[in-house]
Amino acid sequence: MCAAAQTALAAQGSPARPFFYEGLEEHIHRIPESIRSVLNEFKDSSSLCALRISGVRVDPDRCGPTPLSWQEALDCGRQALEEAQLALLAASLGEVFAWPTIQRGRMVQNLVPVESDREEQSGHGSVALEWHTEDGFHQDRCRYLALLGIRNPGRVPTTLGTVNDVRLTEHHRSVLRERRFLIRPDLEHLRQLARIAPDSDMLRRAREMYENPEPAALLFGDPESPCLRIDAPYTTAVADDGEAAEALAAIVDELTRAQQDVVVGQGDVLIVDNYRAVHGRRAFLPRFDGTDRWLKRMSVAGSPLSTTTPGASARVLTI
Ligand SMILES: O=C(O)CCC(=O)C(=O)O
Ligand SMILES: [Fe+2]
Repeated sequence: MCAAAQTALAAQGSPARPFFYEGLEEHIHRIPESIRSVLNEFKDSSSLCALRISGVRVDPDRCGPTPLSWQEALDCGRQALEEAQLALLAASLGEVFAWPTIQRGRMVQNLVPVESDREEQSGHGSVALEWHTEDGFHQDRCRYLALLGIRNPGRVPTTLGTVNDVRLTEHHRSVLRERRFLIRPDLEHLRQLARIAPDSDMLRRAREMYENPEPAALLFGDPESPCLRIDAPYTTAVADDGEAAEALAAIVDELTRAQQDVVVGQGDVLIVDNYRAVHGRRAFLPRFDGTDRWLKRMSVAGSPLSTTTPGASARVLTI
């Protein structure tokens, strides 16, 4: 894995930039077959909603201290080898992309606790991060989300909830399949956009999505093997729809009942199927002294509804 990443780095430059991903196929083929076959199994499965791969080579000394903000890490190349390993795994699942609004379009984002963002519902907060589909408000949200642990000294868990594990009444299921919910964009998008492009059409569109969101369904796709979309802090039922509000509360409660904690420790990669699983993070107490939890994040586009045989339940595999 590390050898494949080293060769890719030498040929393609920094994984933080889009150029790295052009013509990457020959490097993806150098990933060990054992890992590629698990990734393919994951991709084809509707029962596996998340996958943890351990053993990615992370050198904490070379990586350096945990940055105190994502801005500080923007142009740092010290974790290029770690990023290249994550990038090869992510790119083998589909097309990697980044939002221009998040961390200035860096292809690999840094998730570090930021002192001024303590209370935020974002990767930079340290209060409990509630259930969310990554970029759940957006129709072009990622199909897969990949997280790599650079360090996680307190073994603070990422939380996982899957659509396969929720038990709901048929009535709640049918309400959740109707466009009776509003999912607003998270404030991180709006805040960063206001900073980098205050007069842009993009900001106007994002504000419109916040002020006037289109009603959406939270369950969709094959009724036997549905997909899920939710962002708990930003999702409400449409006005005066008590039935929808009740179904929303029921699915949030069920996700919590069946919650799994997954620690993304140093050298672990967690891949989440963003159409079948939601995630969050437990609260923790950062020290803001360079030793804090530090994850790298990537987004992968992909076919939203590649369904195969529905499985019994979700598993988290470790290889
Ligand atoms: O920190 C984590 O474990 C998850 C963070 C997260 O959900 C995100 O940044 O999208
Ligand atoms: Fe997230």
